[in-house]
Amino acid sequence: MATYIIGDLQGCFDPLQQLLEKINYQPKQDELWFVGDIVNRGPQSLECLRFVKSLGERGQMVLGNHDFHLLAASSGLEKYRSKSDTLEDIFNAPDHDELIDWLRQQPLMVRHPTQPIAMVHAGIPPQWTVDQAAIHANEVQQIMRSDDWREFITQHLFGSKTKVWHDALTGWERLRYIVNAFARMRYCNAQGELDFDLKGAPDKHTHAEHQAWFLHTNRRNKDHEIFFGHWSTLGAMDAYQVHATDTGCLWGGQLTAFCLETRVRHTLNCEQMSKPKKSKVAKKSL
Ligand SMILES: [Mn+2]
Repeated sequence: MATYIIGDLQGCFDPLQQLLEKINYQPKQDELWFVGDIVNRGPQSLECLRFVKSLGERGQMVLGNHDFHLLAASSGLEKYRSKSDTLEDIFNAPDHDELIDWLRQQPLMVRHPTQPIAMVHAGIPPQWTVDQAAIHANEVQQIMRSDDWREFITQHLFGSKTKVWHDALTGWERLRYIVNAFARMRYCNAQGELDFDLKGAPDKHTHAEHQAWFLHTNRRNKDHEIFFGHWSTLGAMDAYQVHATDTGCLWGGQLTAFCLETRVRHTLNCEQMSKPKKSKVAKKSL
């Protein structure tokens, strides 16, 4: 039995199938864990979504910013649609409602049952232990599993307003910070104040207050290995007790499957499915 942690798919279904063939994936024995952003920008988002759902107990995923974007766009509100989206197949699918209903119930963090290992989409802010992170992830999961989920997604989630964490933060603001941290963060300060303007690789910001989240020396979640995606310009990185798995399949880089048992990074070279954007994303896009 093997457990593979797979980097951001973003609708790249054929490369996923090729990678699974390459690693001799055994569907009845192996587990696949996805770091999120399983949809959007690539050509086969519907196939990716159906595949991950079909894994049942042999699959795990965490929600990424593009997955949240799909959940918002599925409401039909025009402001949540973006020109660079490739989500039409999902909107038109006969199993659309079932897929969305399943997706919204996925967690923000997955922990290994016996080892100090956690998986998130973007990161865990430095001020939280993994136990605290689990509590906060669960707060969002509760709302996403309730009847209020669409109100949260379409009226309260998007935007960069809530950048600072306080334990006393309440209501939608609290939930918005939690999603922003797990699904969107790259840089923050030591107290977890998020900075959404910085996007490049961290070596350019060595002395700044806002560091890559995993570089803060007092980070309280260093006792776990944390797997994450979201940051394709980092590339493959195994350092600082974290493992970066978004190796830019969508952009003509690689798709990564990190085997937890053997510690081997398996990769597939990918054809470019989407051109890097020069222009801005939609206003309401995460
Ligand atoms: Mn992402």
